[in-house]
Amino acid sequence: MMKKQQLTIALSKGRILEETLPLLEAANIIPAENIFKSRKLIFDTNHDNIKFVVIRATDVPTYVEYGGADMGIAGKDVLMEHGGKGLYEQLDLEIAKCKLMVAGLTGAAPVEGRMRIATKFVNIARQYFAQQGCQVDLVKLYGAMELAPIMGLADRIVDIVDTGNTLRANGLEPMDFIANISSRLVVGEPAMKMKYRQIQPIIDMMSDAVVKRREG
Ligand code: PRT
Ligand code: MG
Repeated sequence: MMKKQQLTIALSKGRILEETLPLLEAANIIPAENIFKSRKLIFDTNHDNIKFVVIRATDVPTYVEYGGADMGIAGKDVLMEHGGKGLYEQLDLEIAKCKLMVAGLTGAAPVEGRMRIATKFVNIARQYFAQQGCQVDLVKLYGAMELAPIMGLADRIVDIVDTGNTLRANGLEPMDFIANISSRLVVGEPAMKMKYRQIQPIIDMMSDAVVKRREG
């Protein structure tokens, strides 16, 4: 019998977490206590050798890339912004679906010359506008991107849109589609080499759960 290796799974706290836990439960990985009622960062599970770390969504790819966690769950937006170095995307979990869009003030005229773009997704925005052959200046923000066009800080924003209510409430409208977003299961390069035998059945069970969920 091969000894089971330690396995650490990085989970994004925030809106993804609630939809993540049922998929892990379908793979029979269950936290030992209520994550939402605790201030801990590391959680034991029903397996001696499996732990969760619950961290900011944007830190998940970094932990997994450097082997601080073996696998992780994060939004495709966060993975695209990170760039995906050292990460293997294994499964589309089909949760926390939304879109990455370019948006601006409702009815705003096309911009002559260089556009100024406010976003927390500077890498995604740089790549998108380069592909479009557009010259842009990027302004990095950490939240409330909708405010930037209103205050004259930027001509456009790149942000996540779901219902469009947040844009509308602030006098903005979606203008261009960049990508469909959902959460993904990623495995780091070190774990891929050393722990794949142990990881593969977990991915398979989660994959079955995704299909079941899709089929209602
Ligand atoms: O808060 P923190 O800085 O730690 O991270 P975060 O804000 O990125 O985390 P969180 O928990 O808010 O979101 C995590 C992930 O959820 C994102 O990376 C996306 O992959 C996914 N997701 C799905 C969303 C949404 N839907 C969403 N609607 N993330 C954000 N939103 C926000 C959006 O930023 C905008 O403010 O909701 C607003 C738009 O929603 P509508 O319905 O008004 O269009
Ligand atoms: Mg947030």
